[in-house]
Amino acid sequence: DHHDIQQILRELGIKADNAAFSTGLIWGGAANEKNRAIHSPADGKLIASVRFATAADYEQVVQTAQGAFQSWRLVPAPRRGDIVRQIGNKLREFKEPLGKLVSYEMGKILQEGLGEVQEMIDICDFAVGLSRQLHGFTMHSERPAHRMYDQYHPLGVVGIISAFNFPVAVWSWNAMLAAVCGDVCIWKPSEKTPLTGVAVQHIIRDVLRDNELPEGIFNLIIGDAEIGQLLAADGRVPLVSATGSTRMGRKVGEVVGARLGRALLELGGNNAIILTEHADLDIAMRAVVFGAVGTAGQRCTTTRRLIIHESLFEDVKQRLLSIYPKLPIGNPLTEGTLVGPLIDEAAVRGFTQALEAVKQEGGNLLFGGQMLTGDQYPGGNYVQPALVEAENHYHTVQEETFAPILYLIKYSGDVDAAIALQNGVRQGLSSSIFTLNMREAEAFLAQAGSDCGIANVNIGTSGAEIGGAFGGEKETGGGRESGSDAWKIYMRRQTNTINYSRELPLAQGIKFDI
Ligand code: UN1
Repeated sequence: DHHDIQQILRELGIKADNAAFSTGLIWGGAANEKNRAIHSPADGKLIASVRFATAADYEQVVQTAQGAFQSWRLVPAPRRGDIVRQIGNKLREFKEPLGKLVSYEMGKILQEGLGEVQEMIDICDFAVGLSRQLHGFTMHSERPAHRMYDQYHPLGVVGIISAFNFPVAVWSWNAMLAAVCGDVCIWKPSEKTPLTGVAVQHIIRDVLRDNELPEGIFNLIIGDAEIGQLLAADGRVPLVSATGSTRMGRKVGEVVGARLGRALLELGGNNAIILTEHADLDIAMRAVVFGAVGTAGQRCTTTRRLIIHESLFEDVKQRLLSIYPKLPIGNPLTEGTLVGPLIDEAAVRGFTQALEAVKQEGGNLLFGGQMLTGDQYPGGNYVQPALVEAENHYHTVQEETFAPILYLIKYSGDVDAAIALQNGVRQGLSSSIFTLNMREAEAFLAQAGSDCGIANVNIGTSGAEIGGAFGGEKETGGGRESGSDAWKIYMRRQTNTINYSRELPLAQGIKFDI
């Protein structure tokens, strides 16, 4: 039975029973009033309970992390990469049960749960290669017999606050880069999805033990917003990486900024796909539907707006109206399901309220929007993805509602009009254009084109590969994680000038004779 979550937890090496899920001190505290029961959004059943850490537990975790940093930073980077390689191999071994746990605890379909574990494996591979490529530049000094270069050193303790929608992958982007960079991390997973975090911590602990390394290199602390605030305010944590809502990120960013720490923020998106007159609609529809209803609309990269040239509007609308009613909605672990449940009741409320609000503003609900009830939809978190004809300036369209609502927005005129609509929101994460016209594609990618951190051509807004830098502008927070040179924020940079002459010439030709 694929619902036998206890079996999955056992496969992952976690001892648990339904009544109490006792974790070690490092990821949970002593029993206290904040213990939390974790229910699956798929069927509403209790999976386990976790203990929430207190401020005293937090203090102990920080000290453990600081202790581990003293030795970890001295381990040669390629050797650190070797530990990450071993973690990647373990994740390959546990891909199936871990993918199932992601799916069952978070509600995304099994294919996406497995994809999430694959994303972790991919970033491990990337980080292993990176461990031999933490390059700085060398420069030519203006002074004779001088040499200059810059180098990157480990930064210290990195705080990672992750969201429920990617309960493990986004953490791994941060943690694996941090690890090869010589940092140690303290991970606070979403209080909605702590169990995948516990599972991953078990896997990592085994690797560290096998290598006689301290577990404090990778710390897990389960708790609520209070723990996030402690991390944000803590001067011993030079970098705090936070993924989640703009509201949360603003709070974290302000607190980290006030102490002049580094904040790496990956916040809300309001991503659009532009369909121009020159779009290949056959490939575009797959991207649109995956982007809009994949992960039940709960990715930060979810396609929320479809900006359609007026000449295609009816055609696109009809295509969507024939696809949406056939979308298989149901248990995320059942093969063939494409749309699972929302994370919780509050998310369902947010979905329903946004639809009410957009109708008030003049939006036209074309399809969906209802909560699904009945035996195949236990737990109360299933909804019918919605299609709404709307205008870009509507208040509701300007907001990120973390649910499967796709706004169909008509444009007339040339591609610049579409780009203006696409950029006409406060968020700036992901964007895409479908066109076979080179001028339109290049205009979209040029400096006056998309203002987002991610801009794609003939590819949807979601489902980025780990090799690129991931993040966005404006209220998305400006941070870049994952591939490209995103690793640099996890290190402290040092410029070195070395004089091997017998003189002491000053820069800028300054004369200073003593
Ligand atoms: C997120 O939703 O926070 O590009 C991350 C994507 C995934 C990551 C999403 N690779 O959709």
